[in-house]
Amino acid sequence: MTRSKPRTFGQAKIGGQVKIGPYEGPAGGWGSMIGMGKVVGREGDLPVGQLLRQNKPDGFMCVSCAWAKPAKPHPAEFCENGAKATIWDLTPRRATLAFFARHTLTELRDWTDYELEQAGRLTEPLRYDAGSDRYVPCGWQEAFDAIGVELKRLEPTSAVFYASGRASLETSYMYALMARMYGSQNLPDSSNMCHESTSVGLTQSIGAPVGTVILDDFDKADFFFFFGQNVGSNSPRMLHDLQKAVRRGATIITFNPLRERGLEAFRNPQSPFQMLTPDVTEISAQYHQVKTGGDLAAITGLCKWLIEADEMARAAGNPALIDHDFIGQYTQGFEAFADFCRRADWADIERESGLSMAALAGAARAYGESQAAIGVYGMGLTQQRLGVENVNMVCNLMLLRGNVGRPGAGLCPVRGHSNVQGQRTVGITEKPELAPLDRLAEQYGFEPPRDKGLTTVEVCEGVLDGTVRAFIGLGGNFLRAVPDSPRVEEAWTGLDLTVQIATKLNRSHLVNGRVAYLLPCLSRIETDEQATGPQTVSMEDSTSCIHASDGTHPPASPDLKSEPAIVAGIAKALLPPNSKVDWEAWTADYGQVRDAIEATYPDKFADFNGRFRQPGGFHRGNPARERDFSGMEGGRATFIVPSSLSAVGFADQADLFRLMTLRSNDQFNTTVYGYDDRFRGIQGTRDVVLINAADMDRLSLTEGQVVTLVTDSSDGVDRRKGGLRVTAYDIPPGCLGAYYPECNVLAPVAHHSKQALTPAVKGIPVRIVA
Ligand SMILES: Nc1nc2c(c(=O)[nH]1)N[C@H]1C(S)=C(S)[C@@H](COP(=O)(O)OP(=O)(O)OC[C@H]3O[C@@H](n4cnc5c(=O)[nH]c(N)nc54)[C@H](O)[C@@H]3O)O[C@H]1N2
Ligand SMILES: Nc1nc2c(c(=O)[nH]1)N[C@H]1C(S)=C(S)[C@@H](COP(=O)(O)OP(=O)(O)OC[C@H]3O[C@@H](n4cnc5c(=O)[nH]c(N)nc54)[C@H](O)[C@@H]3O)O[C@H]1N2
Ligand SMILES: [Mo]
Repeated sequence: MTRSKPRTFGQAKIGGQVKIGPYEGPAGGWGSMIGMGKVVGREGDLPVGQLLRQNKPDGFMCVSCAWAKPAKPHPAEFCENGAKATIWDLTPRRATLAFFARHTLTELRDWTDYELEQAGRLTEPLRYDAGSDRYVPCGWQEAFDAIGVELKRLEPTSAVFYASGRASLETSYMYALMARMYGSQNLPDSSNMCHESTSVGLTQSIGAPVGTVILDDFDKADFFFFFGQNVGSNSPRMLHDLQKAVRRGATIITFNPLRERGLEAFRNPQSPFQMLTPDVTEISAQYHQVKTGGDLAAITGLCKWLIEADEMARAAGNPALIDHDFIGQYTQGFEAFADFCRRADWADIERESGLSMAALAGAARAYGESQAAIGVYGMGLTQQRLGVENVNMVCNLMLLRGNVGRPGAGLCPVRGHSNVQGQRTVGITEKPELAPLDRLAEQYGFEPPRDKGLTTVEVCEGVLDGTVRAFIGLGGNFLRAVPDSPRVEEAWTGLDLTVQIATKLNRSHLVNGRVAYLLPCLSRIETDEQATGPQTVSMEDSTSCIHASDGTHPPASPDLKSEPAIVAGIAKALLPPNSKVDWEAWTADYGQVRDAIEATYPDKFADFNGRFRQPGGFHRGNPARERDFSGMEGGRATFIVPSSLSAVGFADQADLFRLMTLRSNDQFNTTVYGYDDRFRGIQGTRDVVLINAADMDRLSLTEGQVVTLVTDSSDGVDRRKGGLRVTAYDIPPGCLGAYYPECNVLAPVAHHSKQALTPAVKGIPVRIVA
């Protein structure tokens, strides 16, 4: 078979020359304009009208990250990466029937992630034809009926209903209800690979699975900790809030193995003054390059210093450094935690964190002087073997000074997908205790499954051992996003049914079960016209605020269906008629779905239809925010003692490295916009491994040398990734950085958080083979 892929899509062409060197500019600024311009150049016109509607109360909610949307937005309330995401969705390119007639799936499996999405928007429903190894056209009803027939043949507990985090609250509610009415609790979500450590850890510590702050707190805080979150690339709009805070005199202290540009300096592209002058805002007052997996040690050091300094201060008759009133009134477990900190040895803390006692004391002292602090964190903490304990530790640090449940203070896990938090809120969860099953039973007159469903990691295990038989994907790129991706792929072809609901072609659409459908849906930015007129959807941001979102762009193809219509189509074919669920009426009028959501969750969604257009969104409430810990065991927020000072979960050995898999500034998860990671000074390639210069010397490696990484595991599986260019980088000794999803081959499914089952892709044990 000849490879007929369009050459212009080749990596060399789009990336241009490979250039690696330090990036001197700030985040934002002209670089962000140029970065956006490159994507515009490839995708056609700049959709200015749509960009101006982005994140506005009467516009649409950005399809990129989940950061909060202000009630009074800036005229251009979008960032470089949000703009890229919009431009990416509105591309003029189309993956038409002619495209699928030209290419077999075997051939397409040779394409890169970038090349696949460059085929453009999917245009009509497709069925996989194994004989010709191609996708062929099929009608919508034919697809729904066939999916219904296949699912009805299976044990419901062997079918998986995955969601990626982008689909609306309305779609997600319908999807979860469909799965449960069919009899499956297997409702994993990308969240299982992301902030599941947060859902578990925050619940243990403060009794709420989500962050406690809202945007208003960002205006009131005078101190921020930043642990393992790359704001400049992954939630750039937050930089505006941070810039305002710094200008007000707030202190930001960052813990990150890499000196991420957005956490160092920012030039606001929306400020004509900053764009035209050398003026740049310095973001972090202190920057601590903690070892990968070293946060438990670092935070232990911070707490130890505070607890001991507090004892000395009080003994000398000086003001306390920790909030004893708060601790006494609202928390439990403090004494055991304080003991643990007192007993912790500075030598161990320094070794495990890679930071000096003096550096940690400096950070603790600054924190001790603050009035209201926010603890911000991301994947650097959650995607670790001890990810849950990392989250517990940030809570301990905040609880020490009463920084939960008062203005300007709280926990701020930065969520990923634009509605990932909301999907969990309306029932996409494999944990039966998190879904209001009794209420659903009563509302819809059926007996929901009560057993625990499968998480993402358990789905991988189930695919590998043959117990999972069917997979429905509401968005996402499961096969690329999961650990051990090649092994899971190989087993995937043994499934009875695979269904992917998607906007653009990706790897997960090229590896199929016996029966397979690819169902193209509208993007959130597009007009969603139904029987009662154009429809509005809604989503929940990182701060639990719920927003309306209206698409107005013409659909990419007349044959697309909306996500609610697709879910309803499958549900009608799959489920026996039920007088209490009118899927057709719901599809015709999403307001009725919102009424149903309100009926299921009367506290969180009271007057949903009346409130969801409120500028800035409406807050669905969070007991920890009100210092209400009555739902917790013991009725108090809880200090939790960590089990180790290292989060990676493996012993240090000579030449065994801690690999963190990273996102570039030019991707959204598995969607690769281009090959430039501007802020890290890497251009034209993603095939790099970032390494400390001393480690390079020790191993006699030279800059640009091509090496293979091999995972250290005892299960007998050979996991390796070759073709990586050695790149000297400012990274702590013993740590390596390389890109996700290319390196997912190196991550064993079994290497995950023990408590949350989040894959530990920030601390993979690897060796370098020259
Ligand atoms: N443009 C864009 N936006 C995105 C995404 C995207 O891919 N592109 N993805 C979205 C999604 S789903 C998510 S979950 C978020 C992800 O956003 P982030 O939470 O920022 O996730 P990562 O990019 O994986 O990077 C995590 C950061 O953790 C640091 N790190 C790694 N290991 C450690 C450690 O042990 N300790 C500490 N303290 N730091 C560590 C890394 O250096 C890096 O800066 O962004 C969302 N927004
Ligand atoms: N090694 C490693 N692995 C990781 C991570 C890591 O840091 N390192 N991060 C993990 C994290 S945090 C996450 S969240 C997961 C991400 O995992 P996923 O959410 O499964 O993957 P995405 O790349 O976000 O999915 C992109 C695809 O979604 C589809 N899509 C886009 N928009 C829409 C839409 O509006 N509707 C529908 N139906 N489909 C749409 C498109 O077809 C696109 O190709 O990956 C995880 N995997
Ligand atoms: Mo994520």
